[in-house]
Amino acid sequence: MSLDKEQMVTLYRNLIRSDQAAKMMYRRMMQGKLIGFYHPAEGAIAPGVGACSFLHQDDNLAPHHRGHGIQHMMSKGIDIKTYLAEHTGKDTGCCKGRSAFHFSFPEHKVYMMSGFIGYNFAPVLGWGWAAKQRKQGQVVMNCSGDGSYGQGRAHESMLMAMNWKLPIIYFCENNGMAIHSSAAEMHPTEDISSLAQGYGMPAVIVDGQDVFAIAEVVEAAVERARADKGPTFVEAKTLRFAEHDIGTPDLRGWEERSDEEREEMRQREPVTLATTRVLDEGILNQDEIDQIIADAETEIAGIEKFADESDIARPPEAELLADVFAP
Ligand SMILES: Cc1ncc(C[n+]2csc(CCOP(=O)(O)OP(=O)(O)O)c2C)c(N)n1
Repeated sequence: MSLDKEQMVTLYRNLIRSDQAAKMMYRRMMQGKLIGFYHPAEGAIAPGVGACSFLHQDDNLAPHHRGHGIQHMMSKGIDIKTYLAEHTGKDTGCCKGRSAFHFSFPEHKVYMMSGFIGYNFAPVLGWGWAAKQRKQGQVVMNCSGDGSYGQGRAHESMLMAMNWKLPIIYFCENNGMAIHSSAAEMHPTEDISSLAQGYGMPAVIVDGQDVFAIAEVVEAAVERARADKGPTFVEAKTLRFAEHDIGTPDLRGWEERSDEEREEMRQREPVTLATTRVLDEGILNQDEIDQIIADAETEIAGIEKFADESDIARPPEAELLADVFAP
């Protein structure tokens, strides 16, 4: 499916917004202003933007933990003020400042980001089943890394989704690594999407640094799912520029690479690639790009102001168990 000019501008805008949001999160983590962990998304924001920019509000989304899903959620149209407040331990956070990055946005059909890799594979089946029964063309965007496909539940999920022809997109953001282990050591085949063949599921591989290419293949998969034709596996081959999470020794990230590898990665940086394309094809001119960047800066400043001006969450003792469902 080819994209029209308006769609390309939307993708470019979401890429810039997400890039700035990812940089803001990194900066705040280094300043000691975030609670919990942070898994930087530098260089790897295109998959989330391409997968989520054209989702409908009533489509379910399981965001990937890379970048804590900020690129997925911003692209789906979620106002991330309360997301940052949550990461900052403030009482205006989407989960009252109690979750760090294990957040939910039920009104946007994002239900919890778990610390358990592969948690998503079971709930997406339920969401997919419900969507199929409703017959309103809803889809489920299931985003996760290559590492999560080592989980047994990934296979049970794909099997059931194919048997029941559920409207799920298995969107794998393959950066070739899971903390310090390379995908080559963890998987017998080079392409994670080859797993889909065992379940008769259509699969497509796309350049995960090219936001436009990703959106094109995702649109085809989403259209198939909305037409009740069943799930598709999309594998976006992406990169991990930095360490797994801030503070973890950088054994397989940026520091370990040769100068040549680093230069090659810089050239595959998604904003650089997208900017070259929109300028070359006359989709946007430099003034319009500068305006998109300025708008994103204003948006991010507003998000930070909201989090900074909110009160620290200090629930009274009597309320501590109020949101615990299995005490
Ligand atoms: C069940 C489980 N096992 C192990 C971990 C520790 N862990 C956290 S992130 C991660 C790697 C995930 O790799 P991948 O899914 O490829 O995503 P990436 O971080 O590379 O973007 C692991 C093993 C965990 N959180 N949950």
